[in-house]
Amino acid sequence: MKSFATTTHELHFPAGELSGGEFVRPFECPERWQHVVDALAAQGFEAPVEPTPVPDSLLARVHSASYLDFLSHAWEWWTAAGFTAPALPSVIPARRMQQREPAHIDGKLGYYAMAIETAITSGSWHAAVGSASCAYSAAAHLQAGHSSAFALCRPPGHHAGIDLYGGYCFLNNAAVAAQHLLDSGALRVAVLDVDFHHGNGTQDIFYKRDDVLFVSLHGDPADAFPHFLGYADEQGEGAGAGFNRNYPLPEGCSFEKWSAALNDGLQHITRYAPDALVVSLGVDTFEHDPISFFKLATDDFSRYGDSLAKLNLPTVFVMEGGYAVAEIGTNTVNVLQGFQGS
Ligand code: 5XA
Ligand code: ZN
Repeated sequence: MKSFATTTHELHFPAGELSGGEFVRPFECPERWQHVVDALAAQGFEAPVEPTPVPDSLLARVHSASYLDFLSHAWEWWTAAGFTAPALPSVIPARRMQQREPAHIDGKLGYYAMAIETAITSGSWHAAVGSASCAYSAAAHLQAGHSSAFALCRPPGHHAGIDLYGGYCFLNNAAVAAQHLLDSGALRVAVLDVDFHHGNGTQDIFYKRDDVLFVSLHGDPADAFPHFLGYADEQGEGAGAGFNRNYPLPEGCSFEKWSAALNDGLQHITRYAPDALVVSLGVDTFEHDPISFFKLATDDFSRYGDSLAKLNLPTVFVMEGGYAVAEIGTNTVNVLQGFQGS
């Protein structure tokens, strides 16, 4: 399986993240990327290659023009306003407030944020574009006739909505891959999100569409980030009605319980008969992940990789979360290995 990765990810690494009321070193850190590269080599995968830059026109198919304008200029506007620290919002448009984009960057940050832990720095936009380029190149690799590819995306993407950033995400890499597959001939694409957190951004982007089926297994939003989306009764809207399926799962969820939900999701995907599959591959379902609460063990990642292969679909894996840094590489590559070995 070919992998796509770029060192531009290093351009995004804010000094802190707001977590538990404190500024802490971000869980989403650059070493995550290196551990996955090292594990790919250790398990005999070929070295990742540099991606082709994602076309602006493709980004504009999944995000709004005003959001892309904001994201690409946020740091410039923030520093022009006299700020020097990483950019964080201070006010958000809560209930009964205007949903109107302010002129000042302080207001714009709150307007476009879906969570406030994620700081924007001088390199965030370039790192996000590099990450989306990996997803684009992996999808293009499939269109060239290959059966699978892995996009080692950093920063991750699945919380980024049509016009929302947060949860460490800026551009929705999985949506970029799915949209590129559709634009180059696929009639239907399934996105399976196995990250511990609900992929609210991916759901947002495809919620009213029937050409993408979104299936997500995640911590129950009553108890887990992103808290405000990811319930089972969110099933799509308009043309998209029936094409969104959420599996909120409880604290302490075992692999047995998790894989029962996975199998149900896989049957749903089979009935949809997509031309390709995009897997939002977060390994924060791991039992020792510091910010999650499922109980998957290292070997379980190989086991479910094997289950994914049984769909027998051209498949793009897109890296999302996973914060047990020492194990992120093995757990991620175990999924790919399990998939390939099947
Ligand atoms: O998949 N999403 C994540 O891993 C990010 C969670 C951010 C929590 N503040
Ligand atoms: Zn996650």
